[in-house]
Amino acid sequence: MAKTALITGITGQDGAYLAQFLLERGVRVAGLVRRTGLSETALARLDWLGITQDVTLIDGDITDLSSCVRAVEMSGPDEIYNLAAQSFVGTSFQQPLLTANVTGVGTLNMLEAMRIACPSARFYQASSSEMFGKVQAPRQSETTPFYPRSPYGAAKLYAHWMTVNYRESHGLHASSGILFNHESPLRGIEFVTRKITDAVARIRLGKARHVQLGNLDAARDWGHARDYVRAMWLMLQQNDPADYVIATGRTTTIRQFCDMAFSHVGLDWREHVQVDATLFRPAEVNILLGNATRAKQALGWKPLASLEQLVAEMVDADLKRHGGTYRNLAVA
Ligand code: NAP
Ligand code: G4F
Repeated sequence: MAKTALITGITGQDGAYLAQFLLERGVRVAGLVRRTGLSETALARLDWLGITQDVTLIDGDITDLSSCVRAVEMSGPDEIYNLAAQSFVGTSFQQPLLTANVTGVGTLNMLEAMRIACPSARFYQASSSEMFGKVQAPRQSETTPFYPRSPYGAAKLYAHWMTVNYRESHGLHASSGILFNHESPLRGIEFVTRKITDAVARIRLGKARHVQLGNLDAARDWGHARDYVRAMWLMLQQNDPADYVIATGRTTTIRQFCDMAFSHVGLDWREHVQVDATLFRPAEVNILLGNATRAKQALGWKPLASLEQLVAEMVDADLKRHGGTYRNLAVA
């Protein structure tokens, strides 16, 4: 019997890649999709991957318990992947209550929906390295204390502990993946990596001259989203639920990322990047560096894409989006 998975946040970066990954393994995929006034672009990522017709879309909003129960009842899932969130840290400072409702309480709605309508399903919670915030250890693992630095981080921490609580108090098979930053050509344009690769493409093609960025000294442990959705699935194939850090174990500053992305098309980033102080955050997460030893040992997971491959794929995809190509003879 083919399994069925329900994905909240199926229209996002991870939701789209996860849906594709599951379909390739013969899993039936249903996704919760909220109504928007931009219905023609809402499915852009699923369209990009060519899988829109292969998934069942159920309308609903994660802040609405009725929507969550209905989605679980309609899909009858073996696996629930809770990826829906207001996921942009910057916005969470301006919309803290919305972020708490969607990213925090929304997770509780999905846990309740599963407990009420399908308690034998397995649950994945999209937790975040943003929960480590002001880091309490040089390399962060499952045992590192949390110290969130944004309303988003605090909302994710609430969702994380509710997932642990439902596992311990209701006996649900609920696992939490503490994922470090992961990127791809499907990354939202507001996130720094995609903002940079999109700018690199436009500058290379003569459509722009500069890009404004905030804190160039911040450092992130960046992996490829395709590798990270594989880890989500692996967690739900285990007999026992648990929490896992997913990371590459390499950290890179925004400045270094700029250098890599601009160099890929033969440009010097220093001629095109301008620092805009208004883009600095009220409280910054200065550095993240993950220790994914547990995932490596228990799940047999490791990242396959290097940061260099990720940067090249993102820049090339943005060049294509903007109607051009560029061959870097230095690396050809
Ligand atoms: P994303 O691209 O921003 O996708 C978020 C998804 O949530 C979208 O499908 C969005 O729908 C949906 N959503 C937002 N509000 C909703 C609501 N009220 N009801 C139903 N759906 C709603 O995020 P992502 O990068 O794929 O990340 C997936 C999850 O992993 C998120 O929970 C994120 O916080 C977490 N995470 C991400 C990273 C990372 O580096 N990418 C790292 C750690 C954790 P619309 O398309 O309608 O906006
Ligand atoms: O790309 P970012 O916006 O990602 P951030 O804040 O690390 O959050 C992402 O990763 C989390 C996992 O740790 C996820 F949970 C979360 O959902 C999201 O996917 O910013 C990265 C860094 C920050 O330090 C920021 O201050 O880049 C710095 N930055 C510098 N200039 C900028 C910019 N960030 C953005 N978005 N835009 C800038 O112009």
